[in-house]
Amino acid sequence: MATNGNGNGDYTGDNIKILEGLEAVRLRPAMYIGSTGEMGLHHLVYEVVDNSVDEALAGFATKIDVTIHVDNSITVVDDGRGIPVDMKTLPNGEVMPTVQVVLTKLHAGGKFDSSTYKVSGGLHGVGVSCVNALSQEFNVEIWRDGHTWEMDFSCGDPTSDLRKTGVSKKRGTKIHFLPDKTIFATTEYNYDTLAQRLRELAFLNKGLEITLTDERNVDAKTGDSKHAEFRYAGGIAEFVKHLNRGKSVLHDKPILMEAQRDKVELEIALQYNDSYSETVFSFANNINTVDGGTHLSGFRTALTRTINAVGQQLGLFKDVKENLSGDDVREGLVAVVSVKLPQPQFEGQTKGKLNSDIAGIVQAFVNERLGAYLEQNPPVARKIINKAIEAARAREAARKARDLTRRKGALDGGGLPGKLADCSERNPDRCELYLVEGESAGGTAKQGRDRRFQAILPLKGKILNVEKARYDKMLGHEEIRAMITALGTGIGKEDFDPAKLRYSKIILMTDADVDGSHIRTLLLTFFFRHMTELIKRGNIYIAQPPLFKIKKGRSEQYVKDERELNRVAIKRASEGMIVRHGENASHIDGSELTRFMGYLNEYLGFVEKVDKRIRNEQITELIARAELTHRADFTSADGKGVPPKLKQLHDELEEQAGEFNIKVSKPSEDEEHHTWSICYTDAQGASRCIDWTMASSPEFRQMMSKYSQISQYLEPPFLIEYANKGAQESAADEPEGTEFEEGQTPPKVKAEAKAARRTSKILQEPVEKETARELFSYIVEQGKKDYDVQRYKGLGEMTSPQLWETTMDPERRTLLQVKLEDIAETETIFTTLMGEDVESRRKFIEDNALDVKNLDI
Ligand code: 0RA
Repeated sequence: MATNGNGNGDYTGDNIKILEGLEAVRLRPAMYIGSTGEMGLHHLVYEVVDNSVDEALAGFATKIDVTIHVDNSITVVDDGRGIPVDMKTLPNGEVMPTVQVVLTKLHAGGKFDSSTYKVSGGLHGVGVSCVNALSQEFNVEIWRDGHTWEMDFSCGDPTSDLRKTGVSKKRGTKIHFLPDKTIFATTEYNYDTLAQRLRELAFLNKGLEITLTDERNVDAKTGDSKHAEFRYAGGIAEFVKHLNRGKSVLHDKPILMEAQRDKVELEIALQYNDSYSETVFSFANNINTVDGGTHLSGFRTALTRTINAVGQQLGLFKDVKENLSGDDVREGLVAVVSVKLPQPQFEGQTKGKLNSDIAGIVQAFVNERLGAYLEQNPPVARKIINKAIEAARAREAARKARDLTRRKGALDGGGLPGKLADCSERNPDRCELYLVEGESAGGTAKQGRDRRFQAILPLKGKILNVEKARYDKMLGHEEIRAMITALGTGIGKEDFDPAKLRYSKIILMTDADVDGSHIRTLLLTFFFRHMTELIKRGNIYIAQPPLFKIKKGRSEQYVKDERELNRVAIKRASEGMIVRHGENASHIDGSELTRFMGYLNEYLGFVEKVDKRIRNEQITELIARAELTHRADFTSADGKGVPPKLKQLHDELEEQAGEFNIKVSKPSEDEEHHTWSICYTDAQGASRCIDWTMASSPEFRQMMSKYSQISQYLEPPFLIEYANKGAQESAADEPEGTEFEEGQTPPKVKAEAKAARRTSKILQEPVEKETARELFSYIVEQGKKDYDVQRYKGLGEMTSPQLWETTMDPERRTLLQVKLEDIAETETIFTTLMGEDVESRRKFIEDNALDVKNLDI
């Protein structure tokens, strides 16, 4: 913050003022929300939700609804008190509504409710005004004291006054915002990321109901948006159960300890399973303290102490020499430690470590409660302690095994594995290692690679599932040993050193089938459990081989995904084609036609989305043509009755009511916002309304914005014809992009094939289409005609140049970087996928139609 605006070293009052404003947030967004990448984007939602959680913790709100709209804008609604709308005088004498202060002044929130301490607060706890500053559009609606209030902002600045727009018996706040595209590197929200955090908040705040709706994802059959509800009467005990899903647990119920001591609320839940890993999450004021802190160390100390003490008492240590270590008592432990305290102190680069002096409080609390629990439940105590004893013995055996392998030099760089085709470059920053499924694809990759910086390690068959194996067994597995040696990092608590990594990119390259995704998961499990740091540092990637192959005759082209496939088809079909439209038969061709098709594709996509509400595409089109884009189109000028555009639409609907099989009611005005709407009952008996809520929805606005780009072309009918011979001398028939010839095709044969394709087009008669949708489908169909579209299967199908050009060439490939955004969910994914419970694994794979996207963790 110590930057000053004028650059000459003077620190004037003006500078300070500038830095306090929201401009500072727009100037250095990362300083306020951590990043302008995916994390920062999601942080905006958390920031708003945290304010609603505060209302819940203060005892006023019970429910929070979060919606992702089709334009990736977000709405958060709560049933709290509603942000105050009374007038406030600022220290500088300025007078404005409190809501404007809350939404435009940094850190304003806290000043207004100092009586209760805020327990929620994002990573940076910056307040909802930062969200406003970083949003292209920001709208707030408040229900309070019998009225509805609204106010709008853009980039932090008010674009309207606070207005009382109607009457309402509700209470609460609705915030809608569209993140600023000029600030965020990506503006697409990830449903799972939001769902995980909201679920976590519901666990951490027992009884609070949080819902998430994704309007981008609508069920074609039911018309319902993807939706989830999180509410846990059992709080963090249910969190622990959730983390233990699919594992075999040592005792049925999580052990739950709750109390308030010295103004600190303490909640700890724990439950052991029979695995070998430890899963402990700690939170302070709902913030995930990823680097632990005083609360976690207090818990750990007490856990080790208590288990040793109870073990002694029960006489379980007869043939154990030393005390059990912390590692021993945490094998198979799943625990959640959550504390809530006034003014928590955080430290560390990412503020992920709690620094407040509460280790003693937590330690005393756990000693007392866990001790009492284990004394009262000796069978549970025995199971837990025996498991820790077994862990101590295994650890000793593993140490011996590692010493042995270490002495043999099997795991350090001494001798690289024979199967590794290493690169010649030695600087790790420039080196990549491909882990390739199967010896044969490995061979292809070896031939196709750039040997200067790309190394290849083929992996034979399925690698060992490290989730089910202890350390010593893992080190005995040949493929895993080869991998560790090639990576150069060593392995194990004492030996693993990420600085010794020999390649900055480790790229998993497996087939796009079930086996391939299984192998990828096995590899990710290995990295997640034993080299987590490499995932955290962003060293692990997933290669993306193409999904389709299009073939015509001897030429073939690989295409990345469905979208590109359509794009290629449109481009190909529209070259040499002329479309005439409307009564004057105005014509479109060439690049104008290609562009029109692109827009039409998007427009039709939005029509479909809007039609999820209307459920009759003809009516949807009628509404689009009414061009109801402003709130004014729904409001009457001083009691002059139904607004004109709406009146006209109403009359048109009445006229065609018989044809559409609908019953239209009279236009009516609603109290809550003083806007007019038209409602009708459709053929299925459902009541539908055309109102400002619908017209201001993102999908409607997107549809209208596309509509305005192409409205001049939308007059039916459409006549499709082909240009004269000259125009067809283009290379329209050749797949663009990467082209491959099988073997040696003599040039003459190629020329003949080309000529044959030309004639087949010339023979076509003009075709007439009635609607824009039919026109579009026809053109896509034409583009795919005569081409064989195949779903690409294995890496082995490609030749080495093909593999290079589509998947390995840094200039052309796309890699997915593996991220660890949410360790809790990753934890369950791996447990589900790799654990013992076959049934839940099967279900998980079915539910998620396991593809690369889902593994982009
Ligand atoms: C300032 C003061 C009060 C509540 C709020 C802000 C508030 C903010 C948000 C943001 C989302 N939902 C919200 N709900 C409330 C206290 C209100 C009072 O004293 O009546």
